[in-house]
Amino acid sequence: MNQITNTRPTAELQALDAAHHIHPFTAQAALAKKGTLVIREANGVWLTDSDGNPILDGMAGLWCVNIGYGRHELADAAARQMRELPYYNAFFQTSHVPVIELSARLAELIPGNLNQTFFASSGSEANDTNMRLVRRYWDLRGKPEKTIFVSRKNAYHGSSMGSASLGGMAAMHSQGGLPIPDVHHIGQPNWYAEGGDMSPEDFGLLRARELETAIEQMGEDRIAAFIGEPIQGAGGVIVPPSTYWPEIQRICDAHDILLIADEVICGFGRTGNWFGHETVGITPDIITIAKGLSSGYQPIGGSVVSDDVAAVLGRDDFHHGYTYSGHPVACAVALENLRILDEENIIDHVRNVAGPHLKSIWTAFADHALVGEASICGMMASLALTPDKAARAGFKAGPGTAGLIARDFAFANGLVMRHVYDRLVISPPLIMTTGEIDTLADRVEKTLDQTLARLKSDGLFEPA
Ligand code: PXG
Repeated sequence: MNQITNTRPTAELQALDAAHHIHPFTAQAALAKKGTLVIREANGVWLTDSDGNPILDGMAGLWCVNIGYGRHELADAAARQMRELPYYNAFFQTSHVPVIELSARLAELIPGNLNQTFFASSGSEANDTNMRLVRRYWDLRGKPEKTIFVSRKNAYHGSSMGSASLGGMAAMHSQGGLPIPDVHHIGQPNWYAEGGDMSPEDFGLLRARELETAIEQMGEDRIAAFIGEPIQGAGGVIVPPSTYWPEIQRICDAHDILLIADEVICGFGRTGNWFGHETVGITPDIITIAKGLSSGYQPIGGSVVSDDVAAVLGRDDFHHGYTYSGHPVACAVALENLRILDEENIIDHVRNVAGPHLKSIWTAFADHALVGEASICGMMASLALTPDKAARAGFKAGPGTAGLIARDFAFANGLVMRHVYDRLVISPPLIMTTGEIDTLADRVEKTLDQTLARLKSDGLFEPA
């Protein structure tokens, strides 16, 4: 039997990792020198590293382990499904029970007329599906020239050629010839960084109206869809001004442009509702799902489309599909995850207990000398670090230096927290108790104090 051993010493694991494993979004050579942090096991909201140290997971893995670690029901569901039917496809006029049950359950859970799902194994694949599906939709509606997607700068929609093009990450676009043609990026609704002297509300309208300007410039007959995360996640947990999304909805409706909500992070409870589009009050034509759909226990994603989109698409062949679209084991695990989210009232816990508790602590961090803005929605939150609160200034040392220092202190303090340039980001498992939130907050506070002291002692507490 092929065994994955947990018994090698950490140094040996690190050496093998450095020699043979290429990490995502990583400078390999630098990491090889530093040595990776090897995680061995996890339970609830706690990780254990290869030396046996406990670490509080402030990121729910990568924004995905919504129900927390160690839920054996999901392992049992996977084992049962593997014994019964480990694989089958839906390409050849065939189907299977888990994909049928999951599709029906999603139609029940997702509000409005979003009732049909095309499955993938990740958010990236699902957003690639969206690009092909939306273009096919307009083609079938006799408007084949509607091919352009409008997205936002600093959006994240995945890492494949299509989804990374939809995304607005400048660093990603600087490599490999991205974005592909017919993707247009407008400004993001990031008031803190870009709003200047405007009120957040006016700025939200201004940024939404960049969509209208794009339509005027390129023509309504060329634009297929607008895509956005209800709350930007990987971009740094940017909570848009309240005026932003209603105006985007109005513009899409007025110009016959499909609205895609990328729910890969916001979906399945993260914002205190089942879906982020409920929290920001919009009615999308399509949503992208992944991550929290299975709480990361299995790779699965999907595009959920409205009855109208499904009806048009259904008129003819759609030449698109992945070997693992609707994988039975992934579907069985997702169903079990949805059962737990529902029966254990985890969304209520986010809305009424964990979210409000975290919010009261988090917003108080805005008083810390190093923090320019504290943003939070449900159980996703961020802190913008600054050497000059009033000016909302960046650091003279350049973006990311202070953030990385803070992230390293957090790790040393037994807390996984991400940094997006100089924003510190958390997105903990949704099942976190108020006591665990207090522990998290203590570690964040200690991290901020240590970071401020280090920045001052190294002469880095200087505005750009
Ligand atoms: N859409 C959104 C909104 C995402 O956050 C994807 C699509 C792509 O999903 P897959 O499953 O293909 O990764 C994501 C993924 C980060 C980070 O550093 C965030 C993601 C992925 C990797 C890193 O914050 N989000």
